[in-house]
Amino acid sequence: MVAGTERSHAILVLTGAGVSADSGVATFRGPDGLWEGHRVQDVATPEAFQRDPDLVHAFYDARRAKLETVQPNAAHEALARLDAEWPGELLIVTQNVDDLHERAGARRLLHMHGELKLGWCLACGERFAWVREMGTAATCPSCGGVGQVRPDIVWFGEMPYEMEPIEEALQRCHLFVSIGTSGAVYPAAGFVQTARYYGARCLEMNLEPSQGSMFFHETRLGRAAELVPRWVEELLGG
Ligand code: BJW
Repeated sequence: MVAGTERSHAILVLTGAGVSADSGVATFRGPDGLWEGHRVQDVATPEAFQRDPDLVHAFYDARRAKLETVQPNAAHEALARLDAEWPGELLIVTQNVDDLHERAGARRLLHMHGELKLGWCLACGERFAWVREMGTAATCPSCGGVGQVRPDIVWFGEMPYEMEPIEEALQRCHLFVSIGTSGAVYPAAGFVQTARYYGARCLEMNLEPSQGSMFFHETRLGRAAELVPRWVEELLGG
């Protein structure tokens, strides 16, 4: 059995772009801070959307289309297995805006940075499923307003979703596990410190140590698609 776990224990799993990397989805922070030809701050802020909505829509339309061409990998599948079989409390908090966790079958899941397949109407405030291109001329299915629909994505300077239940789960969990995230973006980057302060054992799995690596009790280095199934087998098999 993995240190710090009993079958009744509460587990909080935080995932980042590294979990989807093995499915062929690009991560954000490469060696020169670029992502698919864009600087994140040029497309992932409300100011960028006001300044150049065509660019921002093109960026998210392309990513939404790409999502149809990728599949969940062994890490998503192992976390879905954990969700189905772990008898204690479990919460998977993902920073990812893809739908690969739910396509693998995860249910106890929160998207803190929004979802590519949701739209949000700035005129009426409604959020709704959106699977096709959005663009600047999109019509809101709720109020019929035109040109006021944006991707339901949490950009820099905006409040992440579900912070209350996440904060409660951080304070309750016995094991905090961070997978495939660089620890560069707050508040998610600070979760390990909260969990540890309230007594959780903290484990990270990543290709390389994250920026907050020193706060974890244990770091396992490697690809998520290899490390996560092994860890889930240790937990459920033990
Ligand atoms: C592998 C792998 C493989 C690769 N296997 N691993 C201090 C405190 C609080 C806030 C701030 C603060 N300082 C600054 C802020 C503000 C800001 C912020 O954090 N800025 C930083 C740049 C410093 N934060 C915000 O504005 C947030 N809002 C906010 O703070 O509101 C106020 C608030 C305060 C207090 C409490 C609550 C609220 C909003 C942040 C929104 C982030 N949005 C983005 C883009 C939108 C989504 C999209 O377009 O897709 O979300 S930014 C981008 O980064 C995206 C990601 O979800 C996020 C995290 O990236 P992630 O997942 O870590 O990816 P990478 O690429 O960085 O790392 C991948 C990792 O995987 C690497 O380590 C690889 O090694 C690894 N890897 N292949 C395993 N196969």
